[in-house]
Amino acid sequence: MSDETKELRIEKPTMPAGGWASVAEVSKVLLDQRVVLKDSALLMKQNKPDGFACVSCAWAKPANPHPFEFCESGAKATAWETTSKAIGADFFERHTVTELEAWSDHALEEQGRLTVPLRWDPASDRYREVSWDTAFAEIGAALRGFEREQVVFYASGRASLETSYMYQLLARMYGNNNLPDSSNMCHESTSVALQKTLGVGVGTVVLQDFEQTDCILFFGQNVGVNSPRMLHQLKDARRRGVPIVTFNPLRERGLVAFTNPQSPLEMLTGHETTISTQYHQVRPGGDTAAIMGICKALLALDDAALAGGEQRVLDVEFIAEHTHGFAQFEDALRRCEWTAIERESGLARAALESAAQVYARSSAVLGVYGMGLTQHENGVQNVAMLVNLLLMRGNIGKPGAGICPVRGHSNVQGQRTVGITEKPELAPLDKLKEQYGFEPPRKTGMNTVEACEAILARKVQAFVGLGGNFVRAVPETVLMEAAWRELPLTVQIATKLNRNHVIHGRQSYVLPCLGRIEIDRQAAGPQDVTVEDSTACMHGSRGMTEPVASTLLSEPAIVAGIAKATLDPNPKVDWDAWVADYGRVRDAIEETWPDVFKDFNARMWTPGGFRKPVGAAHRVFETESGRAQFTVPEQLQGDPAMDAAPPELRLFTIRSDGQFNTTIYHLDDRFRGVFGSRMVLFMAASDMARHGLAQGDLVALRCAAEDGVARRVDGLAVVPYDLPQGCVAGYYPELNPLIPLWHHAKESKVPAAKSIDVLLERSAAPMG
Ligand SMILES: Nc1nc2c(c(=O)[nH]1)N[C@H]1C(S)=C(S)[C@@H](COP(=O)(O)OP(=O)(O)OC[C@H]3O[C@@H](n4cnc5c(=O)[nH]c(N)nc54)[C@H](O)[C@@H]3O)O[C@H]1N2
Ligand SMILES: Nc1nc2c(c(=O)[nH]1)N[C@H]1C(S)=C(S)[C@@H](COP(=O)(O)OP(=O)(O)OC[C@H]3O[C@@H](n4cnc5c(=O)[nH]c(N)nc54)[C@H](O)[C@@H]3O)O[C@H]1N2
Ligand SMILES: [Mo]
Repeated sequence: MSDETKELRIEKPTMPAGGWASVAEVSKVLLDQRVVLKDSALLMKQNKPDGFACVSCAWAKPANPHPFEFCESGAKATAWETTSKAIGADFFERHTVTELEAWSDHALEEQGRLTVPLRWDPASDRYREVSWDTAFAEIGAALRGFEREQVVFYASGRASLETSYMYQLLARMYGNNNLPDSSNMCHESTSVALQKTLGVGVGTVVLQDFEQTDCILFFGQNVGVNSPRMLHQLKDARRRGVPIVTFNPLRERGLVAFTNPQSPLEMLTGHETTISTQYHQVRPGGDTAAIMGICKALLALDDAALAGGEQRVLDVEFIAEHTHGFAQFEDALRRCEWTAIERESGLARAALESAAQVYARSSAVLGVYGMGLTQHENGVQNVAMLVNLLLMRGNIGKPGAGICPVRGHSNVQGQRTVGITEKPELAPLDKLKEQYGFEPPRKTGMNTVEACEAILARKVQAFVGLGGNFVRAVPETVLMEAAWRELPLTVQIATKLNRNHVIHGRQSYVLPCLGRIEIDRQAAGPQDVTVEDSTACMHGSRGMTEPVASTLLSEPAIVAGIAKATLDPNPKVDWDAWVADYGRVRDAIEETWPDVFKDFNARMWTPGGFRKPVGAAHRVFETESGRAQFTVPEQLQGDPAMDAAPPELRLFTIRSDGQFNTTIYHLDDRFRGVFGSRMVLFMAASDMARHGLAQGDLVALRCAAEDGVARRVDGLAVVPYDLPQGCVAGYYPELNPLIPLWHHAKESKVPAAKSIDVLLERSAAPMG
């Protein structure tokens, strides 16, 4: 595949994150970057209580929104979905699938929206239009012939609660719990760690906590690009003098400073708010060690307070009343050596002590984090360590305090809430049995890594994808693509053409669906849907634009179409009635989870959303001990299977401001000053000197793991960057061929995309 590059330009990043002052400003930025917004007035409806939920990130949507409750990333996502560019059957007549395989991710999606159902024709190697009825009938016939446990139902985190509920029911009535989702590559480390330590798989924080906090600890999340609306909360907190202590190996623009988008004056005068008051460039994978250091320093402060007869630094009452396992944790802290902490975290003791001092002075503290914690071998432990730190001073379950995982896809958390999970113990199987009169499968299904393993072992017969770009998002690209071509059946429900459509199974369908921003007309009239945000609040979302083509079906209609063609009729499931009126799907959801979704149809338009019960937010801990759990890390190393011993470098993969996951809007990364190419390698100046490299030199990376699999990416241009020595960074998904499938988080199996040991080699490929 050609990884698209224009002429690479490297410039000093000048734009402060958040530099958008108006709809016009955003439209201009989008235009500069060749993303065209058809209807800019649409942005005024984005994330508003009576509008539509943005299809970009899952950040909370306030009850009293800002006039512009959107950001540049969200505007790009809206423009990308509502584009008038579209491709029909004639496009596929002009291009064989083999030809399309050579196109870049950007080029494939840039063609515009898919408009007609497609079936791959082996004789001509082309996707050809097929009627919806034929597509459903053929898919149903094939699925009926397969081993029930050899079919995978993947979900990317964008589909609504209504669609997701129908989809999990389809999988379970078909006969398996093979419901991996994008969360398996993302915040599954969160779900596992928080369930174990706090008794709930989601964060404990709501927007109001940002108004009441007096300290924010910020780990491994690139807010300026991936959840920019949160900059509002961070900026307001900074104005109140709240310290923000950041841990990130790379100096991210949006974490350094912010310009208020609501204030044209600030924009003009370039007045910036400093976001991070301390910025610790932790070694990738070094967060467990760093947090151990802070906890150890905190313990020392508490020892001193005790000796001096001063107020304790630890919240001893909270620890005694609400937690379990502190004695063992304290013991581990006392035994842990500073030399080991400094080595593994890459941070000086003094730096960690200064973070501890800020923390100790604050009475309500938030712990915010993203993929920098979860995508490591010890991703679960990283999250559990942050819980330890918060518990030490009672920072769970009180106003202004708590843990805040920043979720990825706009409904990824919600999909889990309505039953998309491979873990049968997390799904209300008995309730489903009672409600629909069938015997739900009890065997644990496959998560993403296990689905990949089964595909590599040729033990999967069909893969159905509700959105996403699975083969591009997962690790081990070379082996996965080869195995993918041997899948007997692949079905992709999608809005835009992507790599997973051109790398396809022996029988392959691409089914185009409406996007969330489009008006969804069904028998009972235009339909609304619901999503859950990062703070566990449910929101209604109303389609606003005319569909790009009249041939599209909605996601619920497609799921129902497959279900009806595949499953034996069941008088208790009226798929057609659900498609006619999504309110009836919400009634069904409410019947399955009466506590979470009480009065669902009435409450879905509550400004700010209605929240699902989160016990830990009120200090009710549904853990084994009935208390919040301190945990002792098994080791300080973030990634024991990879040691990054020189000459190896530790690579972590990141997103640019020109992408949403595998969707590449443009090749520029404004905030990091890189233009025209994504085939770059960010490197510390000292490492460049050590390797005799100058800016723009081409290198290749090879994965250092010696397991008989060749993993290599060529043609990366070196870009000097403010990074700790010994580590390098580059873009996802271009660097996914370097990640071994077995390199994933223990317990959660999230691929360890933030810690890959690599060797630098001369590049074979000249830059195109
Ligand atoms: N515009 C836009 N928005 C998005 C997305 C997108 O692609 N584009 N993707 C969505 C999705 S699905 C998700 S999951 C989120 C992802 O949002 P983030 O969680 O921000 O994910 P990343 O960009 O992968 O990188 C996270 C940050 O972790 C840092 N980091 C890397 N390794 C370490 C480490 O070991 N420790 C620490 N402390 N930091 C580290 C990196 O430098 C980077 O700043 O964003 C969502 N929102
Ligand atoms: N190396 C590395 N790998 C990673 C990561 C990383 O940080 N580093 N991050 C991981 C993470 S956090 C995630 S979440 C995964 C993402 O993995 P996925 O969720 O599988 O991938 P996306 O790129 O979000 O999917 C994009 C496609 O979704 C389709 N789509 C868009 N909107 C809709 C819609 O409304 N309905 C339907 N049906 N389809 C739609 C479009 O066809 C588009 O091409 O990647 C993971 N992979
Ligand atoms: Mo994600």
